[in-house]
Amino acid sequence: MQGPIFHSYEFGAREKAQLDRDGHFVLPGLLTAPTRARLTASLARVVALPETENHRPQGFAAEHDPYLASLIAHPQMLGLAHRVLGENIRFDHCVDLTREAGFAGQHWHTHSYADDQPELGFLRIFFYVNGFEADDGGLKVVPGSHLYRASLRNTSDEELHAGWLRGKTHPLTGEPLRSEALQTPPGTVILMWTHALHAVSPRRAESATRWAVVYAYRNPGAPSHARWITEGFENHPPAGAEELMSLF
Ligand SMILES: O=C(O)CCC(=O)C(=O)O
Ligand SMILES: [Fe+2]
Repeated sequence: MQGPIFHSYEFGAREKAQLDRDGHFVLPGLLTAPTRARLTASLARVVALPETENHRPQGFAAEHDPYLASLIAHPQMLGLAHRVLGENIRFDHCVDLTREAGFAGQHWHTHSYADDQPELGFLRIFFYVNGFEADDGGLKVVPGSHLYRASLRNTSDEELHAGWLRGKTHPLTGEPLRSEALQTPPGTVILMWTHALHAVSPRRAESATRWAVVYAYRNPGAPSHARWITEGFENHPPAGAEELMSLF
């Protein structure tokens, strides 16, 4: 029996509609204090593991830490993933997103999956263990951008505003698409459709480390390029995750 990782929260039809309209949904302070403490310890361990040329432990974070692995099929995690994706889901990946002071930031991008099959969803579940201020290692979003299921990579602010974003409107509301810098308290969980445009602002030199991790789930039915799990992990999944590991 695993203890709770989330405080109680509301995620019904209204919240799902908001996720579908905006492309992301913020659950402020959802992680319990003991969960935040355990995540911080696990992430600190994983980030200290040496990288080699062909292997980045941080990219397979759950494979290198039993606690992180145990959350893949945690009943509350699966409950949340099922509410968004429905019954038929697979685990895709778990990546360490720890950002240290001085982190340079990450340009605008999307993650593609089944780009021409909108009925196949791919959900990112971000855990921002100690939260973030806007413009300090913070997540930036363009609400509505996911509806284009576009593929963008490594695009600067200037390029985005002069290029892809220019003149684009929200397909449902007709409003001009705009970028937005989020701000979240510790323990915040953010749900995001993988086709949503997002970026990360630089972490200030005087700020503490931002502890964060992402768990990704999807409806099976298409190849997944971000499925960063090794064969060994796929063949020996954590308890409860047996049915979640296969590609299809
Ligand atoms: O570090 C972040 O907050 C976001 C990382 C990211 O772009 C991702 O995991 O898709
Ligand atoms: Fe991303």
